[in-house]
Amino acid sequence: SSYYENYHSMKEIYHWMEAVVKVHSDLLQKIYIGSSYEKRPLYVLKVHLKEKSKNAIWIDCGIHAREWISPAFCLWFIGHNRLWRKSRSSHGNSKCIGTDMNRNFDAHWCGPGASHFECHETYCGPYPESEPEVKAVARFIRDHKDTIKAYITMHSYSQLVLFPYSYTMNKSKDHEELESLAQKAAKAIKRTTWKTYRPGAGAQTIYLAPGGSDDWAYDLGIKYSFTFELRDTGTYGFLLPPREIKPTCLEALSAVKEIAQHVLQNL
Ligand code: 0X9
Ligand code: ZN
Repeated sequence: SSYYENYHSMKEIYHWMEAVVKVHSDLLQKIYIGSSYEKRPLYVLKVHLKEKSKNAIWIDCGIHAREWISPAFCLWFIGHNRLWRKSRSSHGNSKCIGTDMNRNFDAHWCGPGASHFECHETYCGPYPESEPEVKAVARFIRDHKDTIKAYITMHSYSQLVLFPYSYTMNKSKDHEELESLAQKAAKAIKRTTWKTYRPGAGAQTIYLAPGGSDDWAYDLGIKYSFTFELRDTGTYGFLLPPREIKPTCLEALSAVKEIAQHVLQNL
């Protein structure tokens, strides 16, 4: 269970305060208001969307030391989930929110590698394209499928250039061409920033994952279909620092150009 579903020592809570204020410096402010009898610092965490906040609500937790659930609430109150993956829909009468939109496309929907359980991170939804976001993208691409020559979807992280299939371990009929193009894309990245991206078919390279947008677009007839897993390889993971935005975009752009060039040559 999560950090917020556990009790923490005061030392841990001080560290948590520092970290959460750092990550959400646009929303949170830590204000020193004095110290305890034992000389430990007392902080207020101020939550504010705009600078000129005139009205406020005060919440304190832990005035009585043995009431551990009380500080747990204050942490819970602040701790919005930066690492949310899914959509925001609710289905059935589950207490869990969200569908994995990369398991909700109509491509071997909800086979092995996806889950029918609403609380799982890879929940496939009640039926294909149940999510309005997925439906809108799918509809647009279907309506323009004769003009769209390549489909590229950006994810993170792991530094990979993936191509179909992910819903089966079998090779697609264009496996060789897609593999060599993915290799060319990875080489372009290497030339640009010296970063290593690994090319490969989805299921063979990472895991079986049905209902993904790349496989769906490919089976619709868009041959050049790719999933990029951008930086990094785990040092920061999903919390990639801003200084890596520019080089990551430059390397991804060089790969996209390589794909575009190949598409042009094969029209
Ligand atoms: O699991 C996924 O949806 C993607 N990895 S991520 O860590 N960004 O969640 C990989 C998608 C590969 N393609 C398909 N599964 N179709
Ligand atoms: Zn992703």
